[in-house]
Amino acid sequence: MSGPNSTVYLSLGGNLGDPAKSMSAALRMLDADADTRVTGVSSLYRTPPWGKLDQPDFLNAAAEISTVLAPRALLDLCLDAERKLKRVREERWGPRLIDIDILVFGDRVIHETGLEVPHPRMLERAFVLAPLAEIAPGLVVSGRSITDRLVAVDTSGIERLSSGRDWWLA
Ligand code: PH2
Ligand code: MG
Ligand code: MG
Repeated sequence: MSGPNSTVYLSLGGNLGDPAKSMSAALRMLDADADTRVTGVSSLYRTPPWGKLDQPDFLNAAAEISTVLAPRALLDLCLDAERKLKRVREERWGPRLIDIDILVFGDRVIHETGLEVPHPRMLERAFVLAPLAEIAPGLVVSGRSITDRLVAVDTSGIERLSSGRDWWLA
C-alpha cells in the first residue's frame, strides 16, 4: 500500500492495568508496520477523568506519525493494536486499558462512520491538547493553533510526568 506520506497526530490514553506499557507497545506496533513511522511522542501526562468522573486518573500522550496508509487503513491498524492489547470495549467514556484516536490526518476532513477527522471533541479536551501542544504547538486546527486552543481549556489537575519523550522505546 503506498500513497503520499501524510503527517498524522494521534492521542493515546488508558486508565486500567499498566497504561504506559500498553501505550508503549501500541506505538512500537505502529512503528513496526512498514507503512507507518512514529516521528514524535510527547511526555506522559497524568490527567483527571473527563466525561465520566468516577474512574481512575488516566495517563495520556500524543504522537506524530508519518504514514502512506489511507485514513481508514490507519484506523484499522490502530484498532488492531488495541485488540492485540486486549482492549475490551465497554461503556462510553468509561475505564479502558488503551485508546488510540486519530486527531488530525494531514489536512484531510473526514466524516465517516467511526472516522471523524479532525477528531470532533479534541479542541475541548485538555487531556488531548496538553500533550499535543508539547509536540505540535503551531499545528493549526480549524483556524487556530494548538497552543491557542490549550489556553482556552481547563488544565487543572493535569500533570506532565518526568518521563521525557523516549519512554515508549524503553
Ligand atoms: N478518554 C475518554 C474519556 N475520558 N479522560 C481522560 N483524562 N483521558 C482520556 O483519554 C479519556 C478520558 C474516552 O476516550
Ligand atoms: Mg478516545
Ligand atoms: Mg477511541
